[in-house]
Amino acid sequence: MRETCRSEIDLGAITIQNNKTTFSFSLKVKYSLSIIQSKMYFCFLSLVLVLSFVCVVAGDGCKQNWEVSVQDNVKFKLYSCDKKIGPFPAKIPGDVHLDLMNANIIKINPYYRFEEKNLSWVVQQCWVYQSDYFSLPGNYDPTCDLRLRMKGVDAVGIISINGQKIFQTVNAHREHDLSIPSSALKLEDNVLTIELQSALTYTKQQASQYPYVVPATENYNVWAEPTSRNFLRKAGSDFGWDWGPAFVNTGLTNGLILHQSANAKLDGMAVEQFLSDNMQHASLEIRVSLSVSDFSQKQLPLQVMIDGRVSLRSSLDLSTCKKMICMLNVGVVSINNPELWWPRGYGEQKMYSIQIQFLDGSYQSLTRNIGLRKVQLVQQPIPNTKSNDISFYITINNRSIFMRGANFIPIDSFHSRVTHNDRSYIFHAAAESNMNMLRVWGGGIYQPDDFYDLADKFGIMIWQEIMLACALYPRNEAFLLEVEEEVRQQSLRLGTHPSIVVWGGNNEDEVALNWFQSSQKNRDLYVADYSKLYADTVFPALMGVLGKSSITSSIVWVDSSPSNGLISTDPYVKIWGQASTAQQGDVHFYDYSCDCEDFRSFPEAKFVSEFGFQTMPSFQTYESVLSPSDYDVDSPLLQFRQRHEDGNNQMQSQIIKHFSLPVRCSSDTNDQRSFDMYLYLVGIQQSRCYETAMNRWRQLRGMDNDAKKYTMGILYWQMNDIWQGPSWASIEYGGRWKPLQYAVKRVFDMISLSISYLKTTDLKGKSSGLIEVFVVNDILDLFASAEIVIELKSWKITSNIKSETSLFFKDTVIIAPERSNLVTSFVLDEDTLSNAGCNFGTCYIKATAAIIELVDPSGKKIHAPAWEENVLVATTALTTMKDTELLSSPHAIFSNFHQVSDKTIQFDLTINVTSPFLFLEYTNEEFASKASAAEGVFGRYAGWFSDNNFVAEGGETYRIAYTSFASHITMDDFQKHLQGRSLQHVYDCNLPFFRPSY
Ligand code: BMA
Repeated sequence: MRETCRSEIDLGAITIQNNKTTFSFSLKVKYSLSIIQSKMYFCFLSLVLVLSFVCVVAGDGCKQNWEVSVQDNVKFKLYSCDKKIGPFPAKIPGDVHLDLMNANIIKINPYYRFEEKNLSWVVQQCWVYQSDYFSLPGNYDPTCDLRLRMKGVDAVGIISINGQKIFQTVNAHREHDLSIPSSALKLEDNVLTIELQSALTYTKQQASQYPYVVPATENYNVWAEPTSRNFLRKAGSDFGWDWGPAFVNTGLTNGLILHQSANAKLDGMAVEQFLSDNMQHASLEIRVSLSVSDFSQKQLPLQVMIDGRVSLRSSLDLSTCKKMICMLNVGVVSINNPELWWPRGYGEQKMYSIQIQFLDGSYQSLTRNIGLRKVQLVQQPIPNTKSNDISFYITINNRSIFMRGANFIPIDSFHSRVTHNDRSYIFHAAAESNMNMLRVWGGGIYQPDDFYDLADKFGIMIWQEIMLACALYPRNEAFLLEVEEEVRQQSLRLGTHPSIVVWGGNNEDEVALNWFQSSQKNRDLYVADYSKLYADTVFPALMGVLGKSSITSSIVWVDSSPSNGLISTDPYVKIWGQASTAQQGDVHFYDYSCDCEDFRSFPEAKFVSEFGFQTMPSFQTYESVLSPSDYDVDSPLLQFRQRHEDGNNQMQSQIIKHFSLPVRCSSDTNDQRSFDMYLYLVGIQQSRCYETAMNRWRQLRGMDNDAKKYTMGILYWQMNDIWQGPSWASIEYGGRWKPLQYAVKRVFDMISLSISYLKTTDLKGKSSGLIEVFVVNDILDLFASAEIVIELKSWKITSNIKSETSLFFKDTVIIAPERSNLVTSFVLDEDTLSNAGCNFGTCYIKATAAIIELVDPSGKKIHAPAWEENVLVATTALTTMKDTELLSSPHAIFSNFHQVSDKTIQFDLTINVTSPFLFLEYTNEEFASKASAAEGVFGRYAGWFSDNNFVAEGGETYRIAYTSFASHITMDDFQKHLQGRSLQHVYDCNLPFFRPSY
């Protein structure tokens, strides 16, 4: 049953260039192709012709350059290897779980209740992606090397064509460009299959065959443990983590490209940049990476265009290529008076476009957008420190920048359903929270290109890790070669992004040497392994692309986080010893038994690249994956969801230090109200822990303009959540901001006001409190003048507080730039308090800083609309909240609703009595993720309030706006779904939520 598929396609204008002439013409192609109707053959040729790049001026033999996306032109189906499940349609890019959801074989949201465990059968299977029959394109030339580029195979895949095995993949973090032997091919009726084996079976097999134990952390309550995840190059967190589930998913996570090249193919560009000391001159050393198939052609003439203008003519000498993948020097381009790329808040994010064009017309051009900036790490002795401390701070364009940000983990367990919109949400939220850095943590995935484009655009710096985390790793040749190729590819892909200022070798693998019995007993063995992997493999592979001098001029390299740095890179010598110390290097700080509201609990670190405390999602977010029978912190589901051993107790132990636990509102097990209040309280507690720590570290920013920079960075653990469960995240799965995210926004402001408070009780039982008020100014060169008022306020506005004795400070203060400024300090004792009509439980301290103007060092006023008339507020209770006396039964009046734009609504809120930790929520359920196989993780109405989680003072009116990130919000819907609560709600079951009268 053959039928002919005929068509005529207008290919439009095609431009062909060679080194002498450029000409254009319009081409119509007629073709005919036989197809077998019964098998629904695809008219493959037509699409190949549309998409291919047809133009060759090469030598003898192979004369064709073209490439075509396979998945766009050929359908794939998916079935289990034993053929018991499927076949059903497969989506590429995608993964097996998502296809099973689409085929309605997985019927329930995998994040719902215990589904994660119920779905373990998916991982025990092996799966086959099989293409429909396809013909080779008409311009297929058997004298050329036909190749299949697989941009993402996760992870253990056997690739076969027409039943002939051509390759086995074992690395989800790289692409594979496979040569297809002509013996495996037919002109038509070809079938491509990719058999994906269970990652768990593979890792266990590898671990058992390895000559000695190579341990990795095993996460609590994770059904898949022990996973031996360190034996496979795949996202560590796919195997479960202490904040996320184990789906150990598999799939074709990126496109498949069939291509043929007459000669060389440009794979990437590396640009090593050097800026002169005075920043007036930039020189760019440009190199390209080529896949070469014909070494006989010697010279390849080219030109380099910068922002569309020819800046260099040169030629590549292919005869110097010894391997198929070859890195060649293009030449040096100079830019005088360059416009610089600056981090957010410090200047513009100027990007230059660099394009390489081949002048003989044989090759496609390649463009990269780069930004010019100098990056240096300063590790030098800090004078007059007790322990001979060493600084750790980063300068960008010769200016030391305080890094304010968070750690970023994969947005979803099913990486393929994450969209550009989701990644964009992360950057908008980071910018809105005054961050300037995100750390792409080494236990997840390298992000797609658009993530780094967003970072460049937003001026958010990236600390990019190689995907190695919390484990020791094998050192057999095959494994090391995989890592080497992965680092080469990823640094070639990402190296030109100006936002990536730090490259890190791994997360916590150096400290992990102390974690396991085997490595404690035989440290030498594992240190040798560590050196082999990082000193001899990762570092040289990275430098091979970025250029050896880059670590002194355009990136910072840390081989592990935390670590103490290097003595030298040539030879490569680390500063071994305690890797996470306050005296030098970066620090990861976790102490769940400390009092997290006491600033003395936090080390005087030079750079905090991780720290944190767990919390839980809000009721609205959690509800979507629970059944009412789970509404109890001790319920089996809540216990199951906790992946950090003892995590629930640790959260509760912080709460009971500072708060009374919520009252029970019903004797039922599913006491929704008190469960909801518990989730709120644990969120508030988390935000208070972080606020204490982060304010402390910002206050520790050097007071001098000399080498003493002290703490110069805070990246808290962790920004986002992978599912709805207990974690350290500040943004929930689905996009809701937890109370913490609003605290982050305040603490990370370029000018930030904070109160440090320390209450002590003497031997006679007399208490006193030391108050210190700081304003930290991160703005370069600009002094802020601010009117600062510090006063005692009563929690009970009706009580008799004496104004003449309650005002401690009122003055206009000049806030110096790039430092922490101590405004004033004083002691509050019982007598002072009682003079004012207060005691520790009835009053609190409130500080306000009304910014008047910003001035430069010569005293000239600088127009800065974002700061003018900005009033910063900070408060501190004088005892724990459980010993604080509040007025009961607050009620709120919402007024003046105003639709500012289609995505922003503004309103006023007045509360009758002082209410701590006012928390507003927009409860539209479309806010939560749809959690289906459909694309997108952040809900339609995900967004943020302009201010939230603060002490709302009785009688004050607050103007607040809600901004939805993606969708239009209507006034009607917003008013219907707006609700608020405060601490009083936790202890009063009958107190209604604050709601607009609607
Ligand atoms: C650090 C991180 C993560 C972990 C977090 C919280 O160890 O690197 O591995 O999730 O702490 O425990």
